[in-house]
Amino acid sequence: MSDELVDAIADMRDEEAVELARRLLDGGTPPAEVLGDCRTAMAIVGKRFEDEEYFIPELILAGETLRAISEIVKPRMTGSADTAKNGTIVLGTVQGDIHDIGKDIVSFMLDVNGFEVFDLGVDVPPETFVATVREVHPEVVALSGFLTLSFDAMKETVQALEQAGLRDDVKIMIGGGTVDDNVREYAHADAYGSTATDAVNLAKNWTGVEAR
Ligand code: B12
Repeated sequence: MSDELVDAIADMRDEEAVELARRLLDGGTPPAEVLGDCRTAMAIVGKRFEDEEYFIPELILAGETLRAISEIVKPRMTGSADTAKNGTIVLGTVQGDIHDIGKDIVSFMLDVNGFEVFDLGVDVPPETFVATVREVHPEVVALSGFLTLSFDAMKETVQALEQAGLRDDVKIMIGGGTVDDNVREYAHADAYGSTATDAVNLAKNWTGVEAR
């Protein structure tokens, strides 16, 4: 772990943070480790926000810093993509939630691992998930959410798929923020994951591609 990078992000030294991340990557630090540092820093930012030491502008700046770093990290992440697509995945941040940095990393990782990803963006209503599943027949639906409120939206999305008669046609994974097995149970999803790598491994298992 690089304390320097964690501190630079958490202390809002945005330009320095991006430069440090670039230097670490150029020096051979694995991309996943750099993302791990970002996650540690974001937990600190989140705590400072809870403690009212930081406010919305800091959340926004931290979000922008992270996005800038993930743009440098992405091209250095390699996957096992082959030309044939491994399967189709419909992904989105659930209704009421606009956090998309984690979702975008999941989208990218699924893509480089050979999945066709229909990324519906943020604040996606259940009906949009239902319509897209009807249209593209994915094997997997992936729901992202960072707010406690999103747990209800995840549940409603799963229910909407059930009501549309599509639930048995797809596997549903959820993730983001504090999502855990209790949330999975609450939302009636098939699995949850804490990282983009979990998302890739779940998708591989469900589509019969050997998980690494
Ligand atoms: C940046 C940020 C923002 C930015 C988001 C920018 C953006 N474009 O995404 C902005 C400023 C917009 C924002 C707004 C708000 N935020 Co905010 N935000 C954050 C912060 C600091 C970081 C989130 C983040 O991007 N993390 C980085 C990524 C990379 O995280 P990650 O978890 O490692 O991602 C991995 C996994 O989640 C997983 N994953 C993600 N999706 C999926 C899906 C599947 C299927 C799987 C398997 C895995 C998976 O893979 C990712 C990659 O490995 C968090 C604090 C925190 N600790 O997370 C608060 C936090 C999430 N926000 C919070 C709050 C309260 C808000 C606001 C309500 C604030 C307000 N009063 O307006 C609004 C809500 C707006 C809305 N309607 O959504 C709270 C949520 C509290 C709660 N329990 O509900 C947090 C926890 C801060 C806090 N501690 O209070 N926020």
